[in-house]
Amino acid sequence: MTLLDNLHIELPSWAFGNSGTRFKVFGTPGTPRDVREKIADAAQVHRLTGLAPTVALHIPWDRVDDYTALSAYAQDLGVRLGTINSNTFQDDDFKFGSLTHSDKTIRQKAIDHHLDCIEVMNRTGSRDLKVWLADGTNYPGQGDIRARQDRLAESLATIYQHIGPEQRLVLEYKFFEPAMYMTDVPDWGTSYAHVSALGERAMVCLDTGHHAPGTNIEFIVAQLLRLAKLGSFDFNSRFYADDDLIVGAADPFQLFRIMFEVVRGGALDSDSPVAFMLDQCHNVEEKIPGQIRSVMNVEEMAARALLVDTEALRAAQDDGDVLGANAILMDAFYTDVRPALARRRAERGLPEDPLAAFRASGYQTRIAAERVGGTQSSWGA
Ligand code: PSV
Ligand code: MN
Repeated sequence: MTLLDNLHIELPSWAFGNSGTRFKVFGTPGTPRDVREKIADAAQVHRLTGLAPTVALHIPWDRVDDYTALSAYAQDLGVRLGTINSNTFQDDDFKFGSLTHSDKTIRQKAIDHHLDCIEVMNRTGSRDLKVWLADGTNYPGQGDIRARQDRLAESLATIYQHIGPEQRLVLEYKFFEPAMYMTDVPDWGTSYAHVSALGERAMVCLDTGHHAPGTNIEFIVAQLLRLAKLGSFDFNSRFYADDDLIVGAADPFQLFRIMFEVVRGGALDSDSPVAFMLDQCHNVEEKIPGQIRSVMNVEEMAARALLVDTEALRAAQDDGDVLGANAILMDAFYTDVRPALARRRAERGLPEDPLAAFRASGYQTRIAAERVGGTQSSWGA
């Protein structure tokens, strides 16, 4: 048993639907038309990698009448339903905010949506409610920053009262977008302040694409783990803003540094409270292989992080051996673990090359032929 056995990466249902930019959403033959087809695609990723046993849902995009039946359907395919993501960013009423809105009726509507999400969690057996808010303002003076924080705290407290003993609320932060001047939960500190006020079952969600360029994300990981408040990751990568690209694609070294702090902070231990999730949108690449590539990238950087000779590193650090310490870390980063991971997969009855196995399976051709008619799912529906 190595710590790598504890690595489970949750897939976002919305990654299997079409997505794009504000300029164009490209459709692809075989794109799921409903949540069942999204789950079926996610199950392929798990079948071939053994790394992704759960699927996150976004409500209302993945709303169904019978969540118990949906859970059973997922289990038949070898996966489970995971985090429930709320959505208060696509309703006209929320144009000026949701949980922070100055109008009590609209705030209540946003709170009620979260209570609906908790109801869904009760049916699916999900542990986490993930809250990301598009709330914020575009112009200085547009809103009262302080009052919005107070209303946010009050709304979150109401929602938190309904979180069951086995459930958690994770609050995601993002420094801009869609709000351009001020976001109501812009950074880990603000998320930390709110979840700390709520209680033990409220934690921070760190989306790797939600920081200003140049931010030292691994420092935030180390700090939140130290404070026992890192609840989950939304993994993706970015060159410029919230690009939602394949994790590890833009900066594999950053992913390694993050995974090193994950290991260092005990987040891969069997009793770790940290949920690893992807939050990606595939705009031009194929979606199922895109998700396979992503979970393999996380696995690869976790494996490299586990190779760091921590005793030698500590000794070098204590001796003030700057170059020696750096070299120990870099040795692990530069080690090609791909052959070892391929062997490990074979030992576990998995294909050595999951991407090749997917291509050979004919699954993509089959769904392209079968999924004719209906409306392809898109980010936002
Ligand atoms: C916001 O940009 C975000 O990262 C949140 O996690 C949303 O739920 C998700 O993207 C939607 O794709
Ligand atoms: Mn996210």
